[in-house]
Amino acid sequence: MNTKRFSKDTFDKFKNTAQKTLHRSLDQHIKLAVTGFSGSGKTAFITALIKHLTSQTNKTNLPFFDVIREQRLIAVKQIPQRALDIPTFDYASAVGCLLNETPSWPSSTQRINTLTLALKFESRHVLKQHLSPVSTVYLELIDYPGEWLVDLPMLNQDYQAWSQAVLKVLKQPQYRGYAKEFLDMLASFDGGALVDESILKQLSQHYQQLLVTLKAQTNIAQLQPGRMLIPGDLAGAPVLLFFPCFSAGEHSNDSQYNHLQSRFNAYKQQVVTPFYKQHFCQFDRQIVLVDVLSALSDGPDTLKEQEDALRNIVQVFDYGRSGLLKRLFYPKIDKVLFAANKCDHVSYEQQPLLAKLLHSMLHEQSNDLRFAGVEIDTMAISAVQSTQQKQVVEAGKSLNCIQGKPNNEQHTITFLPPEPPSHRLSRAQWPAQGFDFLSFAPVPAQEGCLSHVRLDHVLQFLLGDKLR
Ligand SMILES: Nc1nc2c(ncn2[C@@H]2O[C@H](COP(=O)(O)OP(=O)(O)OP(=O)(O)O)[C@@H](O)[C@H]2O)c(=O)[nH]1
Ligand SMILES: [Mg+2]
Repeated sequence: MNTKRFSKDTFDKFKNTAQKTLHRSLDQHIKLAVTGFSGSGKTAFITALIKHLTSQTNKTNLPFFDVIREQRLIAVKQIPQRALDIPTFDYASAVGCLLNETPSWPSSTQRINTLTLALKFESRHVLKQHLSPVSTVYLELIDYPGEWLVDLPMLNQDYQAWSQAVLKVLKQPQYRGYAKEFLDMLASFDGGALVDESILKQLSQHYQQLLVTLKAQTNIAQLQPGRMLIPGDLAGAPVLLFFPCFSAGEHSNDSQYNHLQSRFNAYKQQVVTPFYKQHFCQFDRQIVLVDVLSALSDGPDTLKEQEDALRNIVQVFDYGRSGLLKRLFYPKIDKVLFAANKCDHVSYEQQPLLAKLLHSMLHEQSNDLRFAGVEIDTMAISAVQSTQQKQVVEAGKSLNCIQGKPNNEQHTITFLPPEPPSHRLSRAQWPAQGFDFLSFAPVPAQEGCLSHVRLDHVLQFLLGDKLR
């Protein structure tokens, strides 16, 4: 019976791979990496993308998306996904939240899920036209908890390097208050002593509690291991019972330190590696969503931490251009869009500043990627619109304000957002009053239609060339 199941599974896998390879060979398969830390807007972005592609495909809504402006998009439909062991992205409930009479944001993601769209369009491509004037492109999307993304850079670290990096962050002034209890306990922990399971468990639980507190109280992006925040089916598993610890010198096999090291390695091998291999390779295109405004509201340290975290994440993906044959089996990301999301939390005139700021934060990475032949762009976007622009005249002066309903509030307000900087600021350059931005609920849908800011530019950049 096992053999039978094995054969069927193997056959299904083979069929899926063969199908994907065929689609790739015809340049018809796009796996899009929607990358971003927790709260950056991945779920809302995927929901908006599906909504606009499936039911809002008119030129007025998406004027900069060529296939729509040229009226060549025939229809877009969700199709059965390739991966049979991953839950399907719950589009109906996510879009339901946004379309509600009193709209709300979809909830934070607790597990990995996926969805594939088939985009049928009239092709202008000479070669494709000869085969058939109608082509289909398959767009594969994956949504996952942002916390798990942050684990990927751990693959390039050993236990000692990881511990040093984490402890360095925890000892920074802005986090030391939260971490004090854990750091005090760690100071009296003897890594060289014989293993004592109860001590390891106690400290691991303290460390986990510290991560939960930091997630709730700060905007720090790199909280590792991510499964301590969203364990999925690993809740209580021994592979999660570890914490960062620095201990010089050699240790015996049955020392506390060696046990922690083994668990760290097991976490990498059994949790992070499969996640990476199954879901985080073979991407063709990437959008990196960044919530720069929340980081600005938090202060210079958080903005710097976001920048470091983004740098670490970007290093994990495979970039470059590859010829047709290579692309069939080892696809690489050849277009990356860095998006300052939620740009409608500032006025229309201020939005270009956000794109500039993000560009300055990722300047080095962009340069490296360009060198590798990757096409890059940086934009300020809002996948789901949450405010309207409003001109207010005060004391004879015209002010560019925004109007919307702040999250968890009953009434609409008119708000004059502070001016975001157009480049990275040092601590000394940081304004004394800081930056106080607000978050808003989605704008109520008009006749079942969602609004966006520059989603059409995003679609054109990421998919336009594949839909010619
Ligand atoms: N203005 C605006 N706010 C957004 C947008 N997308 C998300 N937000 C805000 O950001 C919050 C988080 O959005 P999610 O889509 O859940 O973020 P996520 O990246 O999926 O987060 P995890 O599932 O925790 O990884 C929402 O609750 C909104 O407050 C957007 O397009 N525009
Ligand atoms: Mg999500």
